[in-house]
Amino acid sequence: MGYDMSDKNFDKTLDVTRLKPYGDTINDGKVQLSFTLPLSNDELGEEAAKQMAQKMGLDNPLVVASETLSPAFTYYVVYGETNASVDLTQIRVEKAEHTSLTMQDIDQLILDHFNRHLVVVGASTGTDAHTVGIDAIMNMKGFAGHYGLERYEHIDAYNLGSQVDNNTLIKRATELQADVILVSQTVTQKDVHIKNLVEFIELLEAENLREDFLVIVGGPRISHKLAKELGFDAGFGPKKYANDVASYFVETLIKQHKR
Ligand code: B12
Repeated sequence: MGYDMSDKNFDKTLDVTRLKPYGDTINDGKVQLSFTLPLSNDELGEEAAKQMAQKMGLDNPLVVASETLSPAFTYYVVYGETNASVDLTQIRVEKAEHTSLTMQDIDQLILDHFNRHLVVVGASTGTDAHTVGIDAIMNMKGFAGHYGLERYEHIDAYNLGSQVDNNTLIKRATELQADVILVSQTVTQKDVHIKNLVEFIELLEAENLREDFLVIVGGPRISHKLAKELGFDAGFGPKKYANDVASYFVETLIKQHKR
């Protein structure tokens, strides 16, 4: 949790069983809301924005910005207070269990436990043309100061790019005798990713290959919980990098290896 109760200067009025947004003081419930209305930027529009915020449950709404987008559309920013709270002690988050290791630690682990390089095949699949996520994880350069899997000495990383169909990915992973398959999914409009990810798992199962690989999915709207529900071994979302997913698959493969 992001607070330190042992800090003597910490506000003792904080109740983690009734956590509220923070504005100026603990428990004030201050929030900021933004939305667009199909109205021109005038007094009537401003009053409509205020009432809209009130109906959404905000007390004391205050329209602090109204920007004209076009003659008939205005963007509003409204401050207000909410009475809603959450009980932190009741929140459980499902995430892929792993230690956060460095590239060097991961390479050393592979060297210590396997007599060979690990093979990882990845792609952005289906109709998805977004390459930046899978590149961030796999390319030599990596992302945000985290080198990608191609940089790892004891990993052979194959990035197949985007719009790769599920059959092609499975075929290539089989040819390369991959240990891990990485799938990236960015477009989630109309749940297209669910359909595509389900099809991928079904194809693996139909060909009796599901147990041959660790299968991991990632993307901006992907959670570990969703990944597990769809039949993947793990899921990774934003702010996750090559060393996170590599820590997970190396630790998992070591456990499987020992069995
Ligand atoms: C660049 C971009 C494009 C480029 C892509 C170019 C390319 N070569 O990739 C182009 C212009 C082609 C494009 C097209 C489209 N796009 Co676009 N695009 C974006 C944009 C601006 C940035 C995405 C990005 O690169 N993020 C940076 C990377 C690093 O982040 P990331 O993907 O989340 O990856 C991180 C994690 O998620 C994770 N991760 C990702 N994959 C994996 C995989 C594994 C295994 C693991 C472990 C981790 C992992 O690790 C990464 C690092 O932390 C976003 C908006 C935004 N600001 O996010 C929209 C966005 C993703 N696009 C969107 C849409 C709708 C489209 C189009 C449908 C638009 C259209 N109507 O044509 C098309 C779809 C084309 C297609 N068939 O896929 C929507 C998606 C909404 C949704 N959830 O469905 C977004 C969110 C924009 C929006 N607000 O509407 N897009």
